[in-house]
Amino acid sequence: MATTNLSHYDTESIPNAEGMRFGVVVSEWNEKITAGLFDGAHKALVDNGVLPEDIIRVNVPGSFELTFGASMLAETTNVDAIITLGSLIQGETKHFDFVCQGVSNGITQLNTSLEIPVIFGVLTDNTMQQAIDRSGGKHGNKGVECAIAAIKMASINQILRAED
Ligand code: DLZ
Repeated sequence: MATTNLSHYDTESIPNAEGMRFGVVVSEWNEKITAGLFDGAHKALVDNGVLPEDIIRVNVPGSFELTFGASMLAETTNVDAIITLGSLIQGETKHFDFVCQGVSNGITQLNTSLEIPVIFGVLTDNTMQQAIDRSGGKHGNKGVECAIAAIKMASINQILRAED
């Protein structure tokens, strides 16, 4: 099955992100993978007009803690959107399933309770190679995809609230 390149985006369809501020919560588990995701997200934000000083990074121990990290960032900073970045790799036990479910439910709940969008940038792979391929490897970088989603969602949020 063909995998979409996660870094591909149509530059003309991206709203102007100048003046926007973004929070990025990064899990320390599988640190090389999440570093690649962060680099991809950071570059895509800057390439689209976001100032480096308007990108606020917070590290958390693992993907399960991304929800709390995002919640704290929303409460304590004035950002337009939050990107969560993690890498879960299937092990021998069910822990993977519980953490996947916990963080996806957590981020979904934040999206229904906060006034800013929270983007789900958690890789859920069977192998380390799959994670490498999606964090700056042959299938692109999910961090880039998340940055573009964050800009689009922040823009939609601003437009709808301005009309309110
Ligand atoms: C415990 C754990 C395991 C086994 N695997 C991963 C993983 O592949 N990726 C990840 O981001 N975090 C993992 N964790 C840590 C949990 O996310 C969490 O930090 C701990 O369960 C403590 O709440």
